[in-house]
Amino acid sequence: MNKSQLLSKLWEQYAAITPSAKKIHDLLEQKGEKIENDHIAIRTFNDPRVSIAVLEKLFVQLGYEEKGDYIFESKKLFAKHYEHTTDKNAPRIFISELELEKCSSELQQTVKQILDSCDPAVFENPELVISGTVWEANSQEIYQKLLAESEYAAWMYVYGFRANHFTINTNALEGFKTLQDLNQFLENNGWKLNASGGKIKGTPEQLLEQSSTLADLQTIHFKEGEQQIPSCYYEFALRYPMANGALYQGFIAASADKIFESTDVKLQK
Ligand code: OOG
Ligand code: NI
Repeated sequence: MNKSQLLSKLWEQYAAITPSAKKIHDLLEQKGEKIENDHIAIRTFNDPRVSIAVLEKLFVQLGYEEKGDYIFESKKLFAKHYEHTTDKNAPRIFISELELEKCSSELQQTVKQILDSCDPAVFENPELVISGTVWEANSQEIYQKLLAESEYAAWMYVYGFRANHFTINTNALEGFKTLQDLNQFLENNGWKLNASGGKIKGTPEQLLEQSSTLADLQTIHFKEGEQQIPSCYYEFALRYPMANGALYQGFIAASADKIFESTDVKLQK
């Protein structure tokens, strides 16, 4: 699988459970915009079978290199971002992992049981990152138990290995000079934005402004019955030049901390 095949597969898988992203993408194209991706985000657990070190392999093979790392203390998350070494238009990749040893022993036990239930061969699959739930994600009881402690863990249980969001490179849009303008356009067209920490996270001084939709709701069929669960969201990033004139390439942990909440059912009204 080459880079463009992987990125297409990630988009297809994401668009299939994120109808809003497809609609926003098409709406902007109808306005004459050419959409470029700023970054794609992936989630996992730090269990050595599925940690960042495992998921990064395919990206490194395809020419990506690690560029930054980020700590999210209250959410018990750690993340790294990757940039492509030669293709400057390739989206950055942001991979985060739940730090299990900081979680309760119940949560650790539950995640261990989930991973133990898998055929170990799935963890060796080079395409693990697009494998979704390699476990049987059909227990509402497990979902609710995880949700009580970590929204991130509960999301991982239901949706697994896939793009959690794509991010539009707002700098590359012709018709929107500010993130405010783009947000206004999205709201005028009926989309709800994540307002946690303000609709725009970050400032020009921090060299990165970000906003995002609230995740779409998907009907999940558990053995106990159906439940609507937030799936994925669409993000919008505007980067500013550094003192040397080049655009800032990294992420801002305080902003990312709020962007994670785009999948939180508590933000859905
Ligand atoms: C990642 C949230 C952080 C960003 O751009 O700051 C992020 C996630 O929700 O998995 O993508
Ligand atoms: Ni993001």
